[in-house]
Amino acid sequence: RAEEDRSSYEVCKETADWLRARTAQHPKTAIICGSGLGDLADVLEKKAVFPYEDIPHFPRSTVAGHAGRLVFGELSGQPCVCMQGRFHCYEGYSGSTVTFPIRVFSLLGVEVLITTNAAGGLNHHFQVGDIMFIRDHISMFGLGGQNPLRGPNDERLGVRFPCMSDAYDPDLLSLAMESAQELGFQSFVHAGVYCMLAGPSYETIAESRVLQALGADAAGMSTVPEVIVARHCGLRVLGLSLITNRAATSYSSPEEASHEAVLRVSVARAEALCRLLARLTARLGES
Ligand code: 6GU
Repeated sequence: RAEEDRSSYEVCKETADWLRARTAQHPKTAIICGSGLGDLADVLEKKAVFPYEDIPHFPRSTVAGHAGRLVFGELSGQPCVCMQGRFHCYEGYSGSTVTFPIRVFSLLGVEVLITTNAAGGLNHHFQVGDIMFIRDHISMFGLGGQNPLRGPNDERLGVRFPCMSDAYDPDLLSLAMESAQELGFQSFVHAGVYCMLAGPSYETIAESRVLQALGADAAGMSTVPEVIVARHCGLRVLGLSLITNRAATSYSSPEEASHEAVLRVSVARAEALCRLLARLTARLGES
């Protein structure tokens, strides 16, 4: 079946207006829950929940570990909206479909995007279960021409040539590292470079070695399209990766990546992540 074109301002506005008419909440922060990290949305208070299939023009989640609901509510007293389930290019969705919710959030008045994902560790200092705040990204997908902003540019959404040298907000990153320290999490929290591959197959050993040589600290299959569109429409971005496994880099001890292992580790770290995001959101509310 042909995919709906969700790239226009009018379609984004229709969805934003539909949601605005059904919730009294005015979220300033949007949170994308990555693979197995859907619990983050469950801790919100005063929840209003919208299954994706009920929202006009919203795509559907097709991956295990992604529930497919938009959850409005309060985290640490701050109004937030959570995506319990995101969209990926490997599902066959175009860049404008994957990033459609970001534009809707922007039209709803959201100012900060916190995006989470499960990723494979490439940095030798990272352990399974560590959290990496994203300082910068490399997109193999984007460098190859698959940018979500490809196509005509509507100035109502953003500028033609958006800057990406400040994609991950340095102040938000500092606040995140401080919040981790306050919770005593510094032993398993890092900052680093996230590399996006299209997936859905995991990297070969040779590919993982290439990514290490390029300066990537973690590899995943998401996040970059949403960040590009968030910057296009002027949101400030904080990204984090939960290191759910190590990318295979050795022929003598190959690590086998599996989605089950990814989900297991995210469940194990979900509580710490919830506390970290709650702390961070409280700090954001003070600033
Ligand atoms: Cl090892 N690679 C990629 N591309 N995505 C992942 C992953 C690895 N682990 C979780 N997500």
